Amino acid sequence: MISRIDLRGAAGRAVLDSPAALRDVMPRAEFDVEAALESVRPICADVHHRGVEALIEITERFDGVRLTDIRVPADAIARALEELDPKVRAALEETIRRARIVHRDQRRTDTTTQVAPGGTVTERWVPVERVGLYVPGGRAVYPSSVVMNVVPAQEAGVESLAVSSPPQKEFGGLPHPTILAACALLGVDEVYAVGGAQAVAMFAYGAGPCAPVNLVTGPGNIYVTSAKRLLKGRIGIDSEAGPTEIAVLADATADPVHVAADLISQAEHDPLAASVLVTDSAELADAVEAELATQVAATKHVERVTTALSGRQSGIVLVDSVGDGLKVVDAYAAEHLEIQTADAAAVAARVRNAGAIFVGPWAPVSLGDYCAGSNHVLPTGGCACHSSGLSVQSFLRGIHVIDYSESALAEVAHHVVNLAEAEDLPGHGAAIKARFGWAVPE
Ligand code: HSO
Ligand code: ZN
Repeated sequence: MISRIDLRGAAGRAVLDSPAALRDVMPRAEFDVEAALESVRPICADVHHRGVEALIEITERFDGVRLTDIRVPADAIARALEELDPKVRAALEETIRRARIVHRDQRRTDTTTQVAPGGTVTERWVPVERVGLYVPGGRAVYPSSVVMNVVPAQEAGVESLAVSSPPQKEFGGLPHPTILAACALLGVDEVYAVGGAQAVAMFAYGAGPCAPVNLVTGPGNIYVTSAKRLLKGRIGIDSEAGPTEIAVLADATADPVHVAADLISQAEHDPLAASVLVTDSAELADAVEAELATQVAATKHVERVTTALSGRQSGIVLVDSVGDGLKVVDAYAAEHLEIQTADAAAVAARVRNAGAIFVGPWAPVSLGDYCAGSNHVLPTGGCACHSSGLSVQSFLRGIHVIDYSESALAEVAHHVVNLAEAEDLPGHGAAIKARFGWAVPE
């Protein structure tokens, strides 16, 4: 069911030695955000011009719910927490606790560099003022994702934070109760019952009670992602989240039962999810394939998992050595990368590209999805070669503060004037000369 890519021997070597060829052979999902732009553009324009009225109409059309108020009342949020299963509550509290201690350590301190006597540059870290967090409904009701977005924002010092999630008919036109309960646990009380592209537009332009935000984070379907792409610039965005991915780099020491279970764990998210095994052991590949057959048959979301594993985005890649496997996983730049090899920590230390690395047999991706303390909002689609997952840093801006005295400016004035002349921008030089009676100090 899962396809194989053989990169062993001389033919494989030719591919491994060419980064472009390697990227081309790696399995990857098609995720065409551009295609959704056509339908998303008029929705965003409508919300821009007609605000709440447009949101109510669009929500009725897409979610089958006629909202009287786009904002979720405080008592509905409180009730959701009261009614939350205590086991889920305890788990969420532990997730929040762990995420908080990790993200608290990511806080940045301002740095001041003395560049010359009397001349300093300070980098001052300032939180984004207002953030909108989108939380999907439908198949992906993930209170854990609320935690992963809200905690770094709060630890960064973001003061104003709003959540939006689609209204659900079966819950009286409110967002899913576990989403509301997660908001209550995190102390978020500004929640809107708006989903899809229209929620991103509401955040970007503001509508009725929802003031415009500076930054929108959170995963979503192709329409949400497309709206984020469209409105990027007016708002900042975290990233364009595509279908989830797991790559496992394993050798003969790995347990095929665990490897198969981990590949299935992420395939469970989405028929477009990618599960990739990279191994130098043909025996392990065979054993994992056999395990997949048994475990997939027994899994709850068998159809989704089967589609994901048999899609062109998933596969088993055979290589001659773990070293070659590292080349493959670096070219793939997976959202999640597990290292299940001998001396896993040493192998993990050699990885250059991955959203998050899970080291050894006791750190499966599911742990990171919920309770490791790490963030589970990670770059997908190969973006891990240039981007990082969500962190405190995502909600901060580093502002350079330049403070020079007269003598410090005098010392460097001729360099500024000379560079300005070289760039044919004499007005730049004049701004310096004007301060020194139009003569450049020696
Ligand atoms: N694996 C997903 C996150 C998630 N898993 C939420 C379970 N719930 C993307 O990193
Ligand atoms: Zn997951």
